[in-house]
Amino acid sequence: MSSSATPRKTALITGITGQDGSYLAELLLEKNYEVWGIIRRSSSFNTGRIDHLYRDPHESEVHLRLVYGDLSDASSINQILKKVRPDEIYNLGAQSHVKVSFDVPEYTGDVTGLGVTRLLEAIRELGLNARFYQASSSELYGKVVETPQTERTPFHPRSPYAAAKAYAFYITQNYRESYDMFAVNGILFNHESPRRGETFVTRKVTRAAARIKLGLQAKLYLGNLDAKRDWGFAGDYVEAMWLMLQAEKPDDYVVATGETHSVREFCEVTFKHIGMPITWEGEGVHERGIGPDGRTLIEIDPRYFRPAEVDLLLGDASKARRELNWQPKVTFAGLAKMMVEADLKNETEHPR
Ligand code: NDP
Ligand code: GDR
Repeated sequence: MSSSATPRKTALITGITGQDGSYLAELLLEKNYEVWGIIRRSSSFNTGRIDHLYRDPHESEVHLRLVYGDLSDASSINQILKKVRPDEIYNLGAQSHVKVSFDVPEYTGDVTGLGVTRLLEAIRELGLNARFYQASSSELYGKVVETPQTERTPFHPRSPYAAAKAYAFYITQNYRESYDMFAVNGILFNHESPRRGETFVTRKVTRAAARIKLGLQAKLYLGNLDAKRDWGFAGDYVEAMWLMLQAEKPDDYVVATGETHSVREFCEVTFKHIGMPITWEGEGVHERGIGPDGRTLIEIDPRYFRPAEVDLLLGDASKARRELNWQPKVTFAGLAKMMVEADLKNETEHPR
């Protein structure tokens, strides 16, 4: 059978307008999927990350379709699943900001936690034979009890976001065990890209560094510089999501680089890359990052501290490497370089 005669698989992505959703949509379209994405009504455009993939639905050969829905609205989820009848569902939609989850804990629980049950119940009620991916998170480990963290490391959530993701993790496992569903959790460690939301720390740093370099901004204010994360590239991580749904049997996998770095180090490599190496002076909330000409470029603002912090994350992705043949390609320094170069280009072309 020629490849053009092979029936296309259909995938549904929640959170398609987010960082991961946009990379995953690209990957699945390349793999000849029919891709459906759930978007939310918003008073301003929220499809910037997928505009390059979108075609007018009246044209022929359109393989990306967008539908309105919301993870807090079971009836919209049911209607969409009934209409699309996807082979694969990737649940990437969430209130995904850890610090913000302390401000909107109930909403975060509803969307990030209960939203998963709404999807799983719709699959079950409709009797769909769909494979289900749940975007689980290294935030589950929270106050870590062992390093590096594996699929067997106990969870200790440290935020309303992480508590909601813990519920989501277990309900996904529960539907797998109760109803024999192909439902999996990818326990993904932090992953970043030029499309990362601007309030997550890596993008906040690369964007500010670019703007400082171009004279558009004087300083960057940050919270906890000592937090350590295992940072990878989002483009590498969406491949792992797809691989999990192609496996013979459903299982949960850690996806990580196996390296950990502090926020401080991320600042150092980023500013060094743009020719403005920083040195640190002072201690605690008085610590400052000083640029090569003696100017203060980075200051601490305690507003960005969290009521409970996750100090150190470092993942062991041996199982994904062994069983899925997955491994990351982009290094820590390569990631910072990719992001700050994209921000320099962006801020030069569209200064704000
Ligand atoms: P983003 O914050 O970039 O994207 C979140 C997406 O969820 C957006 O498309 C957003 O839509 C959508 N969304 C938010 N609320 C709702 C809702 N009520 N109903 C439907 N959709 C909604 O997240 P990422 O792409 O970074 O992450 C993807 C998923 O992976 C998330 O679940 C996140 O928690 C999880 N995760 C992320 C990691 C990371 O390092 N990036 C690591 C581990 C897990 P809109 O554009 O309209 O706001
Ligand atoms: P995280 O990512 O909480 O790990 O969640 P974030 O980039 O927000 O924070 C990482 C660490 O940096 C410290 N930090 C700051 N963070 C932000 N946002 N802004 C600051 O100014 C700042 N200064 C220091 C934080 O305290 C923290 O320790 C991300 C999200 O994508 C989740 O959805 C996902 O599940 C996890 O990664 C894995």
